[in-house]
Amino acid sequence: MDAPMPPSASRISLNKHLFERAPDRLRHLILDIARAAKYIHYAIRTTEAGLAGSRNQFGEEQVKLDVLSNAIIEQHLRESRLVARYISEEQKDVVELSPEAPYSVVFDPLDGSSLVDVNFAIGSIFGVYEGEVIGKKPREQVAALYVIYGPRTVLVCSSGHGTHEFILNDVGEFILLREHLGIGDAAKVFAPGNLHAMVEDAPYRSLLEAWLQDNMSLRYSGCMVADVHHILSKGQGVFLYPGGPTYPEGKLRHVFECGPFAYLVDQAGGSSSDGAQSILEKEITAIDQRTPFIIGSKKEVERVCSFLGRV
Ligand code: P6P
Repeated sequence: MDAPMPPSASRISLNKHLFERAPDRLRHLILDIARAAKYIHYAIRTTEAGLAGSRNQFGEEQVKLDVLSNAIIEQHLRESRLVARYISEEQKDVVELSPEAPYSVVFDPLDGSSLVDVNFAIGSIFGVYEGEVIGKKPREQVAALYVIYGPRTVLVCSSGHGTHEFILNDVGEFILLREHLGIGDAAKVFAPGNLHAMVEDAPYRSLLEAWLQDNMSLRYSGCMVADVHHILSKGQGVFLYPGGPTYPEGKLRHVFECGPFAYLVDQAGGSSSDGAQSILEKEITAIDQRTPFIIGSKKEVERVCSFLGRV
């Protein structure tokens, strides 16, 4: 009788999964980003959730974990020696690292961090470009990934060959959980951001009425990583954050929130839009650029655009 295989022997590591799906230097960068996420996973469980006493470029109060997560990521990008520059939600300028390095990284170090004190799932979002970022479009990313820190810590990644899910195991390795996440064209779930916009936006109210008429279910946590992960994980749904009185262009940032998710969801068979054009085709003009954002099941994204137009 053959000796029983230890569970670890049958696992497929993030590293092994990337062998055939990314050039070595991109694979190593993704592994360095994943290593930073492990330290953020640990920090969330061990750092008090209080305010840092500072604000980011958008005037948003930073919690201690925002600042710490940003520092952890910067250290890993710098040590990788593969990153020429990065753009972070927590810093107002492009940060230059290794001048001759091949990649730029854009990231939101801890999206939804204000929810850490209520123990909701929050996440880190990353996009990778070759060369400069400003002037490019999210379709030109060579990879995108996010990490969701919830009851389980899960990393979802694409380097252009589908979107795949990995779980952080008990020995601190990301191992394959599900390959080729897929999003169906029809949605049964909706995540309606910026509900205040409905006060003045009759088409948004009509859309809500249509969702309720269609007996769809609302799923909204206040953290985009968790809400879009719900769509990728369940294989259907729509998330939106339209513009409104407070945020005419929407609250979400194009380069490090919407662009990476547009890439990941496109690779899973879904779509995204600002109401008028695909997020993938929307040029990045500034690091603080905001955009209205609709993402998820293709037919539902089309219906939202038909109701709201350029949101
Ligand atoms: P609101 C978190 O602060 C965030 O940037 C996204 O993760 C989330 O979708 C949105 O803001 C929530 O905004 O207006 O519902 O609090």
